[in-house]
Amino acid sequence: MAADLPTPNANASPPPAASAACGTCVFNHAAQLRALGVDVSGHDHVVALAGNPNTGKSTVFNALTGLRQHVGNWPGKTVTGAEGGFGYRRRRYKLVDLPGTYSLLSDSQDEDVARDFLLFGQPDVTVVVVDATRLQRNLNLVLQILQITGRVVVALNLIDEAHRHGLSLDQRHLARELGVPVVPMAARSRRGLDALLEAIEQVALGTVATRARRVHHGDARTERAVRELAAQLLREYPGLANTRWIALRLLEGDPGIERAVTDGTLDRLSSPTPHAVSSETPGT
Ligand SMILES: Nc1nc2c(ncn2[C@@H]2O[C@H](COP(=O)(O)OP(=O)(O)O)[C@@H](O)[C@H]2O)c(=O)[nH]1
Ligand SMILES: [Mg+2]
Repeated sequence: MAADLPTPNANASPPPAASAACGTCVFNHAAQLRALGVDVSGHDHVVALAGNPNTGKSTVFNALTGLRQHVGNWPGKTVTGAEGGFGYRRRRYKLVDLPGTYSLLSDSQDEDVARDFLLFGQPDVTVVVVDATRLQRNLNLVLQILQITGRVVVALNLIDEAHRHGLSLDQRHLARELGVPVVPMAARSRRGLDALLEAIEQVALGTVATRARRVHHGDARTERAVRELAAQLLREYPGLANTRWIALRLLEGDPGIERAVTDGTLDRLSSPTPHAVSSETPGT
């Protein structure tokens, strides 16, 4: 089945009072979008944009904030996420455009920033922007993020390209399998933005029930070891988020996470200043 655009959610709250310009139009949510540029003051929610490189994260970021974050291949090194604001209905959102990443398990500086923000910054909503023409490769990161948080919206971007290549995608099936909302979109032409805003609001407010697909690991002994180590981490670093995931990474010998323990990063991150992201140079 081809992915329709946009997708009104059957469980969504009814559209706001129809404007004169769009009498019975159910796709008029984007009309309530207010691009706030760099103004993130008084935000109600933090939204992270994650995804593989070149999936359209910055295009989504620009469309929502009105900023002009660099779009396309970025020649230099990128170690931080750009921040911007937008308003939707009665709420204000801070949007963080994270560096592109293929995996939360790798050991590169860019990917550390995205991983640390998702793990410790605890955004209220994480929008994972995926390339609909390379779904299989992109789903790797989606599944990894779903192990950390269920507060996720999958933006199935570049749907125009997918259709051009004769690909059809069943986003409802995908949403069922992943346990989180999936929104088909073509960010460059602003198609699907309205449905994305709606899904972000629903996840932020908890008005949609997400059930992130969790991957189960190993046998009872592994499970016991993970639990014990997670408890030990929490004793050592009170307030540390996602101890289960960190325990699992330590048991698997993840060098980035081991370094975070030995160099004091974990200690620093456990004293919660959620939503903080390290900053040195502009993001992708
Ligand atoms: N055809 C098409 N191109 C897109 C779409 N969204 C983004 N792009 C293009 O994809 C490229 C990468 O976009 P960018 O936002 O920089 O991706 P990022 O690396 O994830 O931040 C740019 O050339 C965009 O213009 C889309 O929905 N359709
Ligand atoms: Mg970018």
